[in-house]
Amino acid sequence: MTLPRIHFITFGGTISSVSTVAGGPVEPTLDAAGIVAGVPQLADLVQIEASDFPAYASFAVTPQNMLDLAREAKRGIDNGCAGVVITHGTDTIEETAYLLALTLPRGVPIVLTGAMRNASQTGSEGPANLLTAFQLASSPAAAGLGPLVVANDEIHSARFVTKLHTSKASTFSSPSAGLLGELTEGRADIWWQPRWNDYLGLPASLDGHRVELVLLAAGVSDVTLRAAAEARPAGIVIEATGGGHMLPPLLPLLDEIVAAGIPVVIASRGIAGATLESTYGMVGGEIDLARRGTIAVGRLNGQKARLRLLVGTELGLDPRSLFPVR
Ligand code: DAS
Repeated sequence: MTLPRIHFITFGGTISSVSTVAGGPVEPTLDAAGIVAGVPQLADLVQIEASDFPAYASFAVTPQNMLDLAREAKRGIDNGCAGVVITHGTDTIEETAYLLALTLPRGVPIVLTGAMRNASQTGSEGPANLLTAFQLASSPAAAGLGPLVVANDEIHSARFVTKLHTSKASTFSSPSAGLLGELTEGRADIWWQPRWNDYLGLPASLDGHRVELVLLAAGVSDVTLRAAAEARPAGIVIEATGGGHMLPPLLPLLDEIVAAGIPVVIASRGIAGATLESTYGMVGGEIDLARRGTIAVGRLNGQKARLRLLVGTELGLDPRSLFPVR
């Protein structure tokens, strides 16, 4: 029997990290062969076509790096691979997964995974996550779902997955939507077919524009928002409170930013649910913000909204056509 060909891209993170001194700090130094060596069962499951990308810590990854990764994933798909597996740091894996959803049309499975416990640590879950990633990527059931994040036997969609915990292996959750499925005894059980599709297109570059992200908290000054606006970005995403509400003292500055032609997208700092549209009538409420010319994000967290606005801008799309995401 011919085993499915899977394009395997390593991109750093804890899953590829080891310490050189017992008990000392770790760095992402394992290449594809080093990571795969921890999972001998893969030899009977898939043919691996490996590609080692720079071994980033995922907090060092830029949108341009993510775009380079998307092109590499596309290369494997265009070469006829049955699926793609990407190892990635967990800190920003959700952003890369969403960038892939924005830039690659749905087709063969694209599966990202990582680990919270490094390869030198007792009980590292990296090998188990890698095995499930290859099982999922070689499963026809995972085709057409868009990029997936798998960890802890759980299958998440790129749009909804987020990292919740700083250290637990069970860090990932999809708070607004739940899991797409689970892996059991090597079998991928998929329960839902996403009705959404985030694909916009593959831009030539993501270096040309910047989109800033500003987090609100009770009583903060306008210093951060002003600094973001003064950088003349292509857009600003504000992680506002609750259903998408803003501190009244910041509204004069908001009006200036909108008048200057900078698109302002209102997301929520809450981890689940959609921004509201017609509930609160107070100054700074969602109705007031929409009247002032802001754009409500819908059901997408701030970091993913930023990527959506960035990719859309590079593709020349009207920001108002990108949101709300339902
Ligand atoms: N938090 C680490 C990880 O889980 C570091 C990183 O994101 O690269 O991979």
